[in-house]
Amino acid sequence: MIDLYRTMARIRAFELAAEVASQGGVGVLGAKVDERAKVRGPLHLSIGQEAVAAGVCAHLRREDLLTSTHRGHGHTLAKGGNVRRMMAELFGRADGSNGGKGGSMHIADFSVGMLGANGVVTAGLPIACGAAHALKLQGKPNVVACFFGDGAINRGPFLEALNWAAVYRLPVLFVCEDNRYSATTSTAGLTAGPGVAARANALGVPSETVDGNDVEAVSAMAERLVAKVRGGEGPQLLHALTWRVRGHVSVDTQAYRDPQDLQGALDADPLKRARARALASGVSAAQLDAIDAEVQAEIDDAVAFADASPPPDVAAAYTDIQTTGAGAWL
Ligand SMILES: Cc1ncc(C[n+]2csc(CCOP(=O)(O)OP(=O)(O)O)c2C)c(N)n1
Repeated sequence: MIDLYRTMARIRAFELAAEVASQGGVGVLGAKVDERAKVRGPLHLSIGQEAVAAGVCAHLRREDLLTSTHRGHGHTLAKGGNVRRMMAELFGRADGSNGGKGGSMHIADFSVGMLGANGVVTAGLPIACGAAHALKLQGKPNVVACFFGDGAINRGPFLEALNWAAVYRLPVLFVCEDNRYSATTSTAGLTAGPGVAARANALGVPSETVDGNDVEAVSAMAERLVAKVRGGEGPQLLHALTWRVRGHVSVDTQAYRDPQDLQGALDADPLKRARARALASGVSAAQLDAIDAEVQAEIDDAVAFADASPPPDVAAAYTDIQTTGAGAWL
């Protein structure tokens, strides 16, 4: 429980710091770019959804692989991504995990099996299947965790990926982070039928739904499902019901959202819940406060590191470009 709490606290502190560093820095949807902003471009925060990343990734090994969405900081941190290098990546600096060329939405860290965040909704699913197929052909004992949003299930690659995974019994854990919104639209109004779990079942991928703001429940379910995937039982799907607290992207004021709905999201805060649970089980408030302080110091250090890192050399723009064959990521 303490480890899960620490992971969630780290994600929260990282994203709050990134949000501050991005203020005024978004040049999308007609908003002005402020030259002083350290984080430029769209920033998709997962504040409110930390329990899903923490609970699932707690059961992954370093050599297991991970695909993400456009909202990938939490997944990357929970998989063990280096905090300093991640912050430098958001700042677009040379010491970033991708040399400053990926930024928030394309963050990757192959050293911990994190294959990349991705701006194309649903694109992570076929990538996960490709990676899982490679693992299977290589006879490796590893699995792929594939995070995607509830909006992704209405695009074709969802069907393609689940079918592919089921037919070849690929070692993939599909994780639907259902925050009930697809950008500015309630997903309920976009989705025919009973939704993701039923669709997965129809394709032969067993699925289970969990309260995605209860980190212990997510962790217990992930433990079981990862064991099945690792044990060769084929793909499984974990459907986590959660809430996004911030807007879809940093400039989004959530004008489309009912204030009661937002209040519900705040009330369901996974960190508050985990804290209350830990206190009830005998962990002291001082112990939890110490974790918060430790994590905050770690993030402050990462911000200072990112700030001190130089911008990438202009010549670097022409490196890491794939020209022939496949890049080596394993
Ligand atoms: C193929 C494609 N269509 C549309 C978009 C624009 N877009 C970006 S995020 C998003 C909503 C995604 O919702 P969901 O998959 O539920 O993820 P969430 O943002 O809720 O985490 C949309 C429509 C896109 N990036 N890619």
